[in-house]
Amino acid sequence: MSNGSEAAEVLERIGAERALGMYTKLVEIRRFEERIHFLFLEGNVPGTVHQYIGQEACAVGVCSALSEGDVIASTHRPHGHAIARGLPMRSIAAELYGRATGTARGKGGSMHLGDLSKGMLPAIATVGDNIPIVAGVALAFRLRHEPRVAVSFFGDGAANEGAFHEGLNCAAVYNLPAVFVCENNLYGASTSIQKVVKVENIADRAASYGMRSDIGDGMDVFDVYERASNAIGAARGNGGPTLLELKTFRYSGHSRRDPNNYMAKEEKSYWKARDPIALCEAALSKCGFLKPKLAAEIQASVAKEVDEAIEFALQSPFPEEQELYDGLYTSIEVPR
Ligand SMILES: Cc1ncc(C[n+]2csc(CCOP(=O)(O)OP(=O)(O)O)c2C)c(N)n1
Ligand SMILES: [Mg+2]
Repeated sequence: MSNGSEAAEVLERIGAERALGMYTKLVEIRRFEERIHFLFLEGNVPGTVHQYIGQEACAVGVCSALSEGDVIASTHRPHGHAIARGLPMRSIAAELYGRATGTARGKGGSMHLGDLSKGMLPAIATVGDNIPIVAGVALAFRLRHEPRVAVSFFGDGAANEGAFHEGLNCAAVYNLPAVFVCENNLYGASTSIQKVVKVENIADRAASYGMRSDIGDGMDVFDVYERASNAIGAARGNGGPTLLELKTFRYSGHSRRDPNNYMAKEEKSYWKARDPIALCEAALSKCGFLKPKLAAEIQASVAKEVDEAIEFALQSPFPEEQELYDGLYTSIEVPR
């Protein structure tokens, strides 16, 4: 948000309840990810995890602007999107632990979180590959005359994949109700964006598809919310898709196995000084929506929710051996 009076106006429009809900979601993602960090180091979470700390405002700002029937698709870094979209934290934790109570009955793990009943496709970890799928979902909404919007979340690295070009071009040509959210955290694994992208903004690429674009502050949840609301509103109103680039930063390594020694100290401290939770707290306090007592209550209730989610996961059974192949093949007879 560029200046104080504009920020106050935006918060007035959003209202206390929704704004505090967004703050709570930011805290939920942060506390969940912090716990997962330690649990992973204890060796109990199978595979690896790609953590979302630092990028919380992107998922929360966009998902807060969605309606119930809308659908999102995520990537190898889906914990924040899943929490922001309203998947129960306990089912997310159980999935990370490979338990039968998880979102994919424990057979997907961290990189395949999703629940269609909550409007989230199972996350797709192949970089860029949810982009054309989201175009397809949006096409289905269009063909069925349903006023629903499909949202793709992806990283800066995905914008160099062929799937990005195909998906955006298709969505633009058919004027589909989709929003393509590029979370530009400046790195694809250990590769700096400066080494692999010549244009200043990934959003600039929208021009080559004849698509609307916008650039938001991915550390400011209210800025993201405003811009996402515009893009989602346009998509729902038959105004076509938008490429929304959010400038953001991940605090941790690419995955939990990455020591993250390729980012300069100054770069990390620059972004941490614009921490999304601190920015949100400051804005909410300034306009009187958040007092220290309420902040402490929210923090305590989130800490309890995280504890309960982890406990639920640990108490849950592993899937039965005979379920191993369930869900791999359709039981529908396909005519040949
Ligand atoms: C097609 C493909 N190539 C490589 C990988 C391995 N890989 C997983 S995540 C990643 C980096 C992705 O960077 P970005 O799109 O910027 O997302 P971020 O990790 O920053 O959220 C790579 C190379 C993959 N999963 N899929
Ligand atoms: Mg990236």
